[in-house]
Amino acid sequence: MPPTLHLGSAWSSSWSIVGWMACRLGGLPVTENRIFLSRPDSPPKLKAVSPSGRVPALHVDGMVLWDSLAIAEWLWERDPSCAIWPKDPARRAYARCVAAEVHSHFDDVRNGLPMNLIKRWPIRDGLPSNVKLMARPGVRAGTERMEAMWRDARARHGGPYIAGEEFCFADAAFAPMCSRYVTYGIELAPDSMDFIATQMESPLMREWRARAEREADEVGRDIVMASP
Ligand SMILES: N[C@@H](CCC(=O)N[C@@H](CS)C(=O)NCC(=O)O)C(=O)O
Repeated sequence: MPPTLHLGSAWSSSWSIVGWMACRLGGLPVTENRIFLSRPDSPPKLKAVSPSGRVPALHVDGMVLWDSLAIAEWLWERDPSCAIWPKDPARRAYARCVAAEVHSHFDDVRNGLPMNLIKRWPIRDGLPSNVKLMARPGVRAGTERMEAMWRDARARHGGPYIAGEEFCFADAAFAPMCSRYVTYGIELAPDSMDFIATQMESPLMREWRARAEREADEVGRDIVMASP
């Protein structure tokens, strides 16, 4: 069986971006299976492919890998010359710390600013303003911590990415986070805006965003705009 990567909707499934980027950085060709989230039949479909009922889930070599960071680490073990982590050990350790922190924290930002690659604030009357969204508990503090991480990484490694010139898995972890500030039109410090733009324009993110646009046409933009 060729490897199969089960993914959620491109416009809204932030962790799917991370798992998909991992497979591309790891050089693993996969057959993709998309499962729309938040539909009545989504839970059984998710549970059928992933023990946690969450995606991404990679089916490979008779195993199921149901977490984006675990997928990345498996890919790197399979081929340590791949682009998942930097070649330099110090940069690799740093990138792993960054990816692990993004993986384990920032739930307030995730929940306070739900990802939607298509929507742009303001789109219709009645939506809370981006100022109100930033005032949701933990969103400002989480954002400030991420800005500090971007600043430190670029000061150490010269940018444009977290570990220097090469996009690695730590950038994949940040890409969906960065997209939220674009969706809601939130202005951060100029160097943060520069990092966000770099992430949005990375080759992998451009490819994924094009996919989200196609999906929005397929599903109906009114439905996508109403989500979440
Ligand atoms: N830690 C997991 C998180 C996966 C996750 O939460 N995925 C979301 C989609 S972005 C999901 O499948 N949610 C189930 C649902 O919406 O029903 C990972 O890194 O893969």
